[in-house]
Amino acid sequence: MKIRLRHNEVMDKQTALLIVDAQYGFMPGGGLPVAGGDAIVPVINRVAARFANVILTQDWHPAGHVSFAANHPGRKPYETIDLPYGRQVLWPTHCVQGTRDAQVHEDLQVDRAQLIIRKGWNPQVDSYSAFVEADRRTTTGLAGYLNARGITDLYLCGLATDYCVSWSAQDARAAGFAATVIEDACRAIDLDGSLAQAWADMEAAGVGRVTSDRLPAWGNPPPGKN
Ligand code: VGL
Ligand code: ZN
Repeated sequence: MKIRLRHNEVMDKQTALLIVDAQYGFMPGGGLPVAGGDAIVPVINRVAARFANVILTQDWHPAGHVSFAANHPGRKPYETIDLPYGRQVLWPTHCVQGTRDAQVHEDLQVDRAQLIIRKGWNPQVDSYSAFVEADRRTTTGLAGYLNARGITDLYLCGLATDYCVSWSAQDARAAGFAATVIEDACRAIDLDGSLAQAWADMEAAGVGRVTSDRLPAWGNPPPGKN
């Protein structure tokens, strides 16, 4: 028992919850609404209390961002274009810097979050991943931060499962971190089979999958329970 407790303390410090893009822009009424996107808020609140380390990401685009269909005359949302760094889905305008659309949902209890990574701020390059921009070269600095703090294991949740959560989880693995997606704390866009593809890609990358009621027993107990 004693050994187990000591081990749990270490797990706490080495493990972080990464809450991806839990912003109004990806919830009903937002610029790029994800069905049921707001339903993840209470689920995340329940699990976040158990993590010693909580990190947020925010999709954070300038109004002229290259990923917005509105910035490509004659093109419509959900079409794709070829950019210097590869194929890009054209999205409806979403999460413009400083707008309500870009704010994290106000009911999310994340005062304990230690770091907010903003991504997609380069007008010419998108970034689904919390780690590496869509050019697959430019880093956000997140891996360096995690390594500097001795964090080795990540649990991921947020929006959307098949874009920013999936890319972040795969890049976490590529950077040497353990990564597990809390599936009921995510919702998907599911564009042309993108959700099934994302799960297949994540599985191939060694990303784990868990539900919020089956998280391991380590971590701080939820408030109100010893
Ligand atoms: C996202 C599309 C465009 C996401 C962000 O958070 O999954 N998807 N920008
Ligand atoms: Zn975006």
